[in-house]
Amino acid sequence: MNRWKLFQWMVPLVLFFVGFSFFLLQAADVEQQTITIEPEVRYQTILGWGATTTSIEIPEMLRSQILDELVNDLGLTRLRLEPPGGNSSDHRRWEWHNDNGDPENINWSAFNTEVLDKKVSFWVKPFKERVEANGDPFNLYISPSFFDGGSTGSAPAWLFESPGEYAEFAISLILYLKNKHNITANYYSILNEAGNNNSFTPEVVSRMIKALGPRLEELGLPTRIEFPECMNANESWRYIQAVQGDAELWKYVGLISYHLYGSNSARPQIYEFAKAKGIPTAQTEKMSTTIDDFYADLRVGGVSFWEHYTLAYYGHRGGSGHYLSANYNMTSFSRYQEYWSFRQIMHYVRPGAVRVEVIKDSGFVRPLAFVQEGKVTVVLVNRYTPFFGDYMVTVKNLPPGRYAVCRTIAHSRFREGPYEELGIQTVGEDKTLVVEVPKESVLTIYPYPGENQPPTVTDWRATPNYLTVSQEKITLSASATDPELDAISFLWLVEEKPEAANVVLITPDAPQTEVKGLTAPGDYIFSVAVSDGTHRVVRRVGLTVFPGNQPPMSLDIHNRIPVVVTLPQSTTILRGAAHDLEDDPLQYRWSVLSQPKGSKVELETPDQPGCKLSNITVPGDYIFQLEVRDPTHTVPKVLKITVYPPNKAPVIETAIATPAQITLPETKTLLSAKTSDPDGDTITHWWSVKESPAGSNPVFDKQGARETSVSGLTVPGDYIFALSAIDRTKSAKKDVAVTVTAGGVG
Ligand SMILES: [Ca+2]
Ligand SMILES: [Ca+2]
Ligand SMILES: [Ca+2]
Ligand SMILES: [Ca+2]
Repeated sequence: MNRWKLFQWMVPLVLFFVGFSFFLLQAADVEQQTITIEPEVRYQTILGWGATTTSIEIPEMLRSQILDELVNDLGLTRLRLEPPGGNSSDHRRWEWHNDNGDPENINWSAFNTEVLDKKVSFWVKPFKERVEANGDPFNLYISPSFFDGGSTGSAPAWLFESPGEYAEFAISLILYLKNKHNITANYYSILNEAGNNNSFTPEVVSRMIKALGPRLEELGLPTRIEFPECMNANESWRYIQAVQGDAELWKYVGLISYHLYGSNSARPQIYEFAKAKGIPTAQTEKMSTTIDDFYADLRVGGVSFWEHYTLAYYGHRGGSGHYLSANYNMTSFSRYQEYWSFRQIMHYVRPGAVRVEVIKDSGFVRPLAFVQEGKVTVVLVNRYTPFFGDYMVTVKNLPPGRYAVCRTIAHSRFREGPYEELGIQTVGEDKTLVVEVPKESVLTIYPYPGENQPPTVTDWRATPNYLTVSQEKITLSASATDPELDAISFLWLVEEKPEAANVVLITPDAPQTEVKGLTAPGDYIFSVAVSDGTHRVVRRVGLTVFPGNQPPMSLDIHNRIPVVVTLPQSTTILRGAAHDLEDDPLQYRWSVLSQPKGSKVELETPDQPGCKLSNITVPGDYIFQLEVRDPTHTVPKVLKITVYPPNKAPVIETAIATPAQITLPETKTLLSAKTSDPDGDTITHWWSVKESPAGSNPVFDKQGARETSVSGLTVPGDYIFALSAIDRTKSAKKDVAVTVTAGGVG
């Protein structure tokens, strides 16, 4: 082909490509946006990022990896701790029966401390140690659940009807954590989701707070109340409004919180109210949360604490409510679908940071800006926007200096890539930085510390992630990203293996290597050293070669609706769940191992994981068994249910005031009662003021005792005091009238 001919041929081709590129550019439709930081306009201070403590039982190496990743990489600092609830194969709720009839005297033997010990030692303490090793403040709140239809079951009568007993229940948890585990609860929530599938109301929660608050103060405990912790912002706002004028209650409240299930249009009202009171706000639970929720809570809810849901649970892949899932192989974990988006905020915006104003023009990229120690961090969210587009964002008013830029991009709406560093940028005197923010990305501009930073290992795994003997071969792979974009090298080693195995790494100095010779069953550990030339970061990959198919694992075996069965209640529901490493089809079988003499209970669907138990007519202990089968194994587990005889309510024989008529300047009288229970049950007492003249403020000396003095009857008129006597499930009530008359003319 001569030159002319080539030229003739090239021209249209070049023109075509120019045109095509132009078309591409048009199709790509890069939008321009400007955002301006106003660091002098300050909003909330960030206090921490949280999760609900899990109670899963997994091997030490996996637990360590999960905690390292969640604390050191993601940046969590806060835990919610739920006391044991319900009746399951391995525990009963924290206080199964009332410990005794005195709400001011703890009988420790009545509390199920062992399950709490296990959870605290296995998860809370190592989490706390990691947070503190990073120099961050660890934060913890206690939050019991009493769902009528849930595994926790309803609040028992003595707990629900006696604020004194409720306060003792809370105090027992707070003191136990402090004395046994040296952990101070920062906050205590009266009830997880008051008003959602339980009998709690603003009035009930308020009574509990006002009984608990003074006792916390008496004991010198710094624990504050987290309130109202309802299922969504609007319900929380309803609770807040119901008690907004109650100065006594607000004395004890240290945090205003909400969950995100349902309507949340009241977030701005909550934020304004909290600001006026000088109390921080928190969003503390939602399954399937997105970066969009996180953004709105920070901006509209002004939250200082934010949480997705639990630390971790069992699962093959990231579950909807867990930051991480412990894979069934027990050696590796998976991440929640928005882990990397959350990390774009959590890892860089640390406790103590203050959110500051950032103004945007009409573009769809949503900005956040924070100031910490005089340095600015900016987060640009371009996910879940109504307009799918790539943006060039001009960030204005950034303090001059060096910044690192990083981002995560979602491949699809629900699958993010790991985050990637984009290198160091210098902002000059024009205080301006232009960054590309592709569609479905979250980008962070963070202050560069100056000295070289280690690479972050964003993935390390074996594929497949377990073997059954004779399969013999896996691929190990790792990925990493480096703030300075330094070249990264990888080096794989075999750290542990069964003696009989002759393991060969095919390309040990590549990010990915085949591994052969996994011939012996047992535990293998590989390590990968990731280096940027300055730092060396090591991650471990555990792998088990199983001798054969593995048995299913059953969990969460309990009864509910109701949890505590008292005749004539004749039904309850048995529930269990199970998973299997190989995803084998599973079969379930409930059976009665033993029941009291004369009892003939019926199992309605014994081949289902959920099985209604009916025809309960005899009190006593029942032992049930759930067998879970895969094609080669049967795994049995036992559940004990105690059925209680029909209960008769306590009796208040007399309730009197001595004297019942007093004359000022006397302002005090003695209330006493004679009470009993036909069944000999433990009963507890609670006195309250039913009516009193305006301006009076009666004070009980021992509000939870059978006999108490009441003082402060300073205003003439009629007083009515109400006594409740409460046993396991029922209560009796009686009023006592006292008349105060003004003294003679002095
Ligand atoms: Ca007690
Ligand atoms: Ca580096
Ligand atoms: Ca199996
Ligand atoms: Ca009784």
